[in-house]
Amino acid sequence: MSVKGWISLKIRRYIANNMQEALLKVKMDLGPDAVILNTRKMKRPGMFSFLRSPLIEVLASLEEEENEGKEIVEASNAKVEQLENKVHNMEEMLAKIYKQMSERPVESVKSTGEKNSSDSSNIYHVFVDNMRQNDVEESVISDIVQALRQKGIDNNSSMNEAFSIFQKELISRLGVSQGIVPEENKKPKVIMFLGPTGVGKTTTLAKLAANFMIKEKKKVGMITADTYRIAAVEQLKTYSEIMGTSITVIYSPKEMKDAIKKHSEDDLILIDTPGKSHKNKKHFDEIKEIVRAAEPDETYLLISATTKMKDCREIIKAYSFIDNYKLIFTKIDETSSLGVVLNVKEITGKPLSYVTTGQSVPDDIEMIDVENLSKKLLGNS
Ligand SMILES: Nc1nc2c(ncn2[C@@H]2O[C@H](COP(=O)(O)OP(=O)(O)OP(=O)(O)O)[C@@H](O)[C@H]2O)c(=O)[nH]1
Ligand SMILES: [Mg+2]
Repeated sequence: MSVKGWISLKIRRYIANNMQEALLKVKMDLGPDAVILNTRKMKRPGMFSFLRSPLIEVLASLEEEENEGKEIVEASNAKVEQLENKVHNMEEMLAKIYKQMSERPVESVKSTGEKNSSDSSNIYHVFVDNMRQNDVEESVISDIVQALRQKGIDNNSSMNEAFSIFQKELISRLGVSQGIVPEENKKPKVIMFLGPTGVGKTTTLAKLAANFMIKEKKKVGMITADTYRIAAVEQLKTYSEIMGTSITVIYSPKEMKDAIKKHSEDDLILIDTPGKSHKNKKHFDEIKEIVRAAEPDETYLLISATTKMKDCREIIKAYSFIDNYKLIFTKIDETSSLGVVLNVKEITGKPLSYVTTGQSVPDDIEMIDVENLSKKLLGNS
């Protein structure tokens, strides 16, 4: 039982490349009320560390009510549990693959070398099963199998060869990931984030803004067209205050062009859009108007990895008015099947870009690693 009103002190340690990055990490994690207790320089690990500037260690604290503290302890316990589950799943996956491999010996080489589906079906079986476990759609699986029967695997293939042929096929289908690339001769680059309500647009935008600022030292401006909820403007304003970026709030698509001009000195302008249901035509028309007004250089469509394929199809259809967009998959931490990434890629043919892996700003985002993803799709994690 926790007693409301009791104060507890949360103390955390942060390590960063420089003071600016360290303070940003503190504020992102503990919020603007965090108090810095101590800072010190730390030698970097490694042989030639003396050639590089030292790391900065910051000790920061936050006072909070007892029950909030409890929530944080609970949240970190949940994270540990999640990690333990992941490790457990990986161990199971390895054991299962090993078992499958030893139980299904590939048939000995036939003198004809003929491609015979029943001879090689045992090899297909393992990988098909694992793709199914990952909720890859049946139509996609049969497409892949057909392609491989024609050009790849036959009864001469060993399990290892079969795996690498399957993986090559998946990698080629997933394509090369493309993220945001600031360009010196194209300043500012206008980037817009679209997607269903609550998918993670604002959070993802903040993660990217912080990463470009910290890691690439870019000037990042933000525009929000989400004025339907006071909380939405506050959410982005808070991030922008912490990061020290400039933000412009627009109340109608007509203000978009001027807002973009205001940020002409920035390297990147990231535009947040309101969450509007694609099922409500009137509301969705407003999104179209915002896109038309901004004429972004790049558009990113966010889809939660937890979305049912039927809904994914509707979302993709609704956003088909945009010619070129790239795909971001959010909340990948909330699902154990990654098939949605391949399924949506197959339907849209659009480039993959980022996955988001949790709620933490700015850490929980990464470029989609197609090699790693293809391995996971062929395993059964
Ligand atoms: N687990 C998990 N939660 C996430 C992730 N990304 C965002 N969230 C959470 O999802 C919720 C909604 O995030 P927002 O960024 O506000 O989503 P949005 O698309 O801007 O929402 P609207 O503006 O209302 O359409 C928040 O609680 C986020 O912390 C993620 O990768 N994993
Ligand atoms: Mg939002």
